[in-house]
This record gives sequence, structure tokens and C-alpha cells, in this order.
Amino acid sequence: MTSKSRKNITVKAFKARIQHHLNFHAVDLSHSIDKKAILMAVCSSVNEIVFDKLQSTNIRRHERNSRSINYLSLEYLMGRMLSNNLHNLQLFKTAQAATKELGFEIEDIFEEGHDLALGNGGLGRLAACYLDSLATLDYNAMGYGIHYEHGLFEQQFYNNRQIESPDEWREYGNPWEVCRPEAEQEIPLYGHVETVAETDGTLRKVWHPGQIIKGVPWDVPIVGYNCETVNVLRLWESRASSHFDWEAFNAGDYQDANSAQTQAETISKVLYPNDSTAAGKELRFIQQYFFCACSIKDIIRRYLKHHDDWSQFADKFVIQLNDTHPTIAILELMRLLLDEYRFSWDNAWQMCKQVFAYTNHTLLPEALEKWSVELFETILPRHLEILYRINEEFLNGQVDKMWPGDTAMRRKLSLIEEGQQKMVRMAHLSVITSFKVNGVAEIHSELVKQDLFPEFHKLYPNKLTNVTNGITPRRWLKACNPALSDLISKKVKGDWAKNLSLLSTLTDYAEDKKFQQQFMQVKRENKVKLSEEIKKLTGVSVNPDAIFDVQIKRLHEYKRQHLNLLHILALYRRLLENPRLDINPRVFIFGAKAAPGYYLAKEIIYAINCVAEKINNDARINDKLKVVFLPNYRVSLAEKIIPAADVSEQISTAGKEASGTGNMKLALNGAVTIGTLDGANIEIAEEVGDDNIFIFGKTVDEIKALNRQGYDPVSIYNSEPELKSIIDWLDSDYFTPGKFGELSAITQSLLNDGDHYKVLADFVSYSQAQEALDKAYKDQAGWAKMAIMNTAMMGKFTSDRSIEDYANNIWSLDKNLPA
Ligand code: DL6
Repeated sequence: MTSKSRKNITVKAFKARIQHHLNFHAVDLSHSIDKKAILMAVCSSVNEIVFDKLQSTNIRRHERNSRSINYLSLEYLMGRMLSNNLHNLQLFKTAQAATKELGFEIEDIFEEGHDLALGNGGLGRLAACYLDSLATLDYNAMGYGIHYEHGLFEQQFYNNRQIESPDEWREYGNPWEVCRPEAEQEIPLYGHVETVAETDGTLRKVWHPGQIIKGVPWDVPIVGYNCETVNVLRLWESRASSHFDWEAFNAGDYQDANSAQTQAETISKVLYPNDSTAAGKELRFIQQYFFCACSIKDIIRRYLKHHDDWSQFADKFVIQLNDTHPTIAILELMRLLLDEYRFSWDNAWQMCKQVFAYTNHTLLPEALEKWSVELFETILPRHLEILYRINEEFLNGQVDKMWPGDTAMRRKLSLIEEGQQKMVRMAHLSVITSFKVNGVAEIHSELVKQDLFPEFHKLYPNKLTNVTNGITPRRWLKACNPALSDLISKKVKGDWAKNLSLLSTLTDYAEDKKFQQQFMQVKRENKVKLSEEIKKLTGVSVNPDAIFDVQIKRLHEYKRQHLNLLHILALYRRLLENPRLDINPRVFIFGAKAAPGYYLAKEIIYAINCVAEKINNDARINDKLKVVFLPNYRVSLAEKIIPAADVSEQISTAGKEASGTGNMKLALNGAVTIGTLDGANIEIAEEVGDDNIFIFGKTVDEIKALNRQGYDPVSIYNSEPELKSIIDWLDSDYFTPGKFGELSAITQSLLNDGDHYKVLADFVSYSQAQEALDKAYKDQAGWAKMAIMNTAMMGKFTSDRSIEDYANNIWSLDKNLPA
């Protein structure tokens, strides 16, 4: 079925399809239909079209034999799929009308869907945006990841504290996936390596594994927008190999048989198992190897299905490593080429150097992975041997050539970190193997060259590069903000969701009074909707005419939610001192999950909730301030918050946020950024212009200078009376009556532990920028202009542009246009 005939699917025909599927999904059609049943019936109706298109995409791909990009990522934060798929198939209005005739509002049906939360934050959501763009641009692409039984935990607040419970996204099945047993894989683990002499005298390594795990693939179709393409995200589920169970069972070892099964299934059980224990570390290491090994074997299977020799492998496949998590894929490809396909060392290494590319997403040392040599020895003994040889050749070759006899340099660049416990540096392996390494925003990529990998940059001057992140405008404007999308479509000619630069037409209307009014009217309607959601989720009533000030992102000290908190406290204090203070009413909206083992992040959530409780119930400040922390922040909640935001808080310590992508989503929906010169904020400022953004705080160089001079937060505390009184206030029992010092973990980190993220250094500048913002909001026409300029100038940040950058500058992909 072509897109033309699909657009011609009438409401009547679509309704008939839904009714047909209801026969399977509803228990009793003579009674009122359950919303879950209608959701499943609509999904099945959509899938009829999706899987048709998947088949024709595959046929086309096979005929064209184009290069394929294989995206390896431990995380995919897909969110809900139905609304996005309907929009991408141009079927939204048809489905809306059809379900209405059946007595349902389509939005209510969407609410029944569960988020696919197989990720943690920006990195996983970026992967999801990239899959959308790869399909939309008709690139031959495959995503690989893990089919976690439990995705990112569900968050609730109890007594203002975060409580985690397991995510049950697949409890009643997931309509958007299909099992592909024909592509199942067997993955070896543990055991030992034997050196075997061949008849010709050469020595060969044979790995005798101690355990075999089965990898079962689940395919999630990825629907391109307004095109014929459907790609696949293949997620691996771990199961016990039946062969192994059978042996144990027959030997009468029933318990072992069961425990082997449980152990095997544990691998894909949860996203981010707590790795503070040795067992947790081992599990996460095995997770990484499991999904990489399944994916590499699958890539080889796909290649050998159509080729008799290896001569075209590097032409036909490129493998992108999303962060260091899939680095072990390099060693697995080496192992298979050497041991199974009998490549020479040089040929195998040459092949690996041609197919892998690596994206770095962080400069934070704690996020750059290292695994103990001991773990390798136990779980992947053959891979360790290969790693040692790569290291030896690297140190004796390239390093010795560039820095002859420099043992300190050898130690610094080695794949093995010496110390009490020897560790394998996964980032080093990624860099030396990959043909390209990219950062995710201009400043970040520069810092990767200058600070993170300066020696590698010297060794490989053309390897390190930049691809600024992007977001899909299909989900992050068209689907999540229909009212603004309709307004834009009245002014912008052409399919702006496919060519986001077209939005620049809106600059012509930025000062047009009527358009300003319409734009702000849409914003207000979105704020009314969000106010209802806030009431539902927190019980707090907020005023839709207040400024909606939003900070939504993972909870981390470098993202500085606590800087926002200090400013809220400053406003509260000023209002208590002068209840008639002339400021715009403001609602501060937070959304964030803290990693379960991250103590201070959880304390920051607790503090914000305690302060919110106090402020929201304080009649003295006349509702001028409200603070809400929305529980269980996730993609589908972001889709509700973002269209209603006036202000976007992007306040990380300069140099710490690699890029950020929430900053792009919020600006696209007409929120004005208050932010530091960090990550993609810098490029956003370049696009929207200095008049349409509030920049504050120390620059990367100033932060570096502070560190050199010796940063002293206590002297700032002592010299800034307002700041001092706020910090003392937090330390009192004002927000936690009767419990002194209950919030002092934060003040402790700021004053006694060195304020690592320079919160105090940036406080005054932040507070001044907030005052300027408040003043700017009073000029409603001026504010509307700023908001429109933000939407208009976001063309650069479409993930389609990022993917074209990757395709042209890294992957060398040929376009695979439909026949
Ligand atoms: O590149 C996607 C995303 C960036 O936008 C964020 O700035 C960055 O923090 C995030 N990085 C990670 C890596 N791990 N850590 N930390 O999630 O990547």
C-alpha cells in the first residue's frame, strides 16, 4: 500500500479495521468496551499497515544493497508509540475520527499506552530521535539494544522522598513488537581458553565456555514520517539455552537447571542493575557483552546471507557505538573474525578499524567506563587475550613512535589502567579502534579534543569531530503540540516537520500583533491543560497566567536543580519581606528521576519537595510562587509539560553538560531559555540571538581559572548576605518543622565539600538573569516576540540534520530512495 492509498483509507474503513481487531482484544463486545481493548485494537490496525511497509522496505533494501548503519545502544527511551506512529503514517485525523465514532477520544486511548522507557535520560532519548530520523530519511538502519523486562523505575513521592518501583511496561504485552526466533543467537560466557596446534604447526585459540545464553530478538518497527520506510529496532532478550538446561535436568540437577534459567533471564531483567556490589557489576558487564555479541553475530548473519566472502563487509556495514557501553562489540568482532572465520590478526584488526565509530556523551570521569581485568578474566577470557594484544601493538607501535621511550605516556594511554585493581579503559579501546569519534555539541567536541583525549587527538588529528545533537520535530512539536503545529502550518508553506528550517518564515511574524496573540493564546491553552495535569498529579492548583518555569532532566548535581532551588528560596524570602513585591507570579515545575543509589540527588528531590510544600501553603505570598515536582518524569509526561513552558532552565555548570536536548525541545515549543554557556545552549544562543535568551554564569574558561586559583565557596557565602541567609534557612527546621538539619546534605555539599559544581559562584549572576527575565515577561509583546523567535530559529536542531551530518561526515551512507 503506497502513502497515497493509505491517506485514502477512509474513516469508515479504519473503523471497520478497529472493529475487526476488537473481536480479538475485547472479551465481550455486547458490553461497554474497555479502553485497553480499544488501544490494542487500534494498535493492531496500525500494525497491519506498518508491517506491510516493513516488508516492502526490506525488499527494496535487498535490491539496492546499500550500506547499513547499525546503532548499538544500551538505551532507547522510545516513549509511547501510537500517537507518533499515527502522525508519521499521516493517519492521525482518520484514527481520531474513527475512534470518535466508536465513542472514544483518541487522547484518552493514548493515555492507556505505556511508555517504552528502556533508557535513562538524554542518551537514550537521543537514540530514539535518531531512529525516527533514520527512517524518515530512508537510510538503511538498524537499532540494536536490550529487551529489558523492566525499564526505568517508576517514581513516586512518599513523605517528599523518592520511592522507586519496577516498571511493568510489558505486563499485558507490547503491541509494538514481534518476536523473531529465526534470528536467535547463542552467546558463550565464562570458561577457559585452550591453545591448539593445527596440523600445519600454527597455533589456534579455542574458547571453551562455561555457559551458553540464548539471545531472543524482539523487533520494534520504526515508522518514518510521511514516507515509505519502516526500519527495525532489534532488542535482545536473554534466556537459558535449552541445551544446557536439558543436560542439568537429566543429570538430576533440578535446582541447578532452574537456577541456570533464572540466572540467564536476569541478564535482560532490568535497565541499570545497581552496580554498587560485585554481583551487580558482573551483571552489567554481562548485559553489555550479551547485547553486543548478539548484535555482532546478527550483523554477520545478515551479511553472509547475501555475500560469499568478506570483501564487502566494511563497505556494507558501519557500527555506531552509542557511548562506551557497547565497546565490547569491538572485541567480539575481533574474536569471531579470528577464531571462527580464521582471519589473520592484521586483516581482522583492519576490518574493525573500518566499521566502528564512537560517540562520546560525557566528560564526567565517573561516566567513562572501566571494567576490572578480573571480570574479563572470569567472564570473557578470550576477549582479554585479544585486548592485551591490541594494547601491546598500540603501545609499541603508535605510542612509541610518537613518544619514544616515554613510559608515563604509555601508562596514560594504555588500555589497562595500573593500580591496586587493574582496569580496562573502554573509552581508550573505542578511540583507538574507531575511524571517527564524535562529541555531541561544538563546545563538548572541543573539550573532548582539548581536555579528555588530547593525546589521542595528537595521534589521530582527523579522527575527533563533532555532530551536534538534534531532536525529532515529529514527536516534539507536531504530535505533542497540535495547536501550535496547526498555527505554524497556517503561516509556513511546505512540510516543516520534514524540513525544520522552514520555520524561519515565522521570523516575519515575530512582531505581528495578531500572530503574537495567536501564539500566546496557544501557549495559554497548553498551560491550562498542564495546570489540570498538575492538579491531578500533585493536588496543587496553579495559575495558568503565571510564568511556567520548567526544569526537566535527570537529577544530577552538575545540572544544578539546587541552584534553581536557591533562587526559589531567594524569591520566597523577598516576598516574605515585601508581600507586595512587583514580580510576575511564577510556577516552578520540576521533573526528574534520581538514580536509586545517588544519595545527594535524592536529597535534592526531598529538599525541593519540602520547600514546595511550605511555599504552596503559605497564604502570605498571595499565590505569587508555586513549586511543583511532578512525579514519574518520562517521555509522555515531557510531551505534556514542554508545550506549556514559558521558561526553560538549562543551568548546568559550564563544561559539564555535553549537549542537552531538552533545551532544544523547549525552545522549539516557544520557551525562552535561561542558561549557561554550556553544551548546545551556546548553539541555541547563536541561532536565536542574544536578545532572545538569558545567558548567565561563568564560562568554561572562567570555571577552569577558578579551579586553578583554588575555589572558595565559603568566602562567597560570607560575602553575599542574601545567599548566606538562604543557605542558613535551608539548614534550619523551617521547611522540615521539628527536624533540624534535615536538608543539610545540600548545604554540606556547597560549603564543606567544596561546591564541586560551582553553584555559589554562579548564584548572583543567575539571580540577576532571573530578574531580567521577570522584567522582560512584563512586556507581553516583547515576550511573545522572543518566544516566536525561539520556535522560528530551531531549524538546526532537528535530528534530521544530525543524521545527515553523521551520514555525510562519518558513515558515508548512500541514500536509499524508494524505487
Ligand atoms: O548526547 C545525549 C546526551 C546529552 O545531551 C547530555 O548532555 C549528556 O549528559 C548525555 N550523556 C549521558 C552519558 N552518560 N553520562 N553521564 O547520558 O547524553
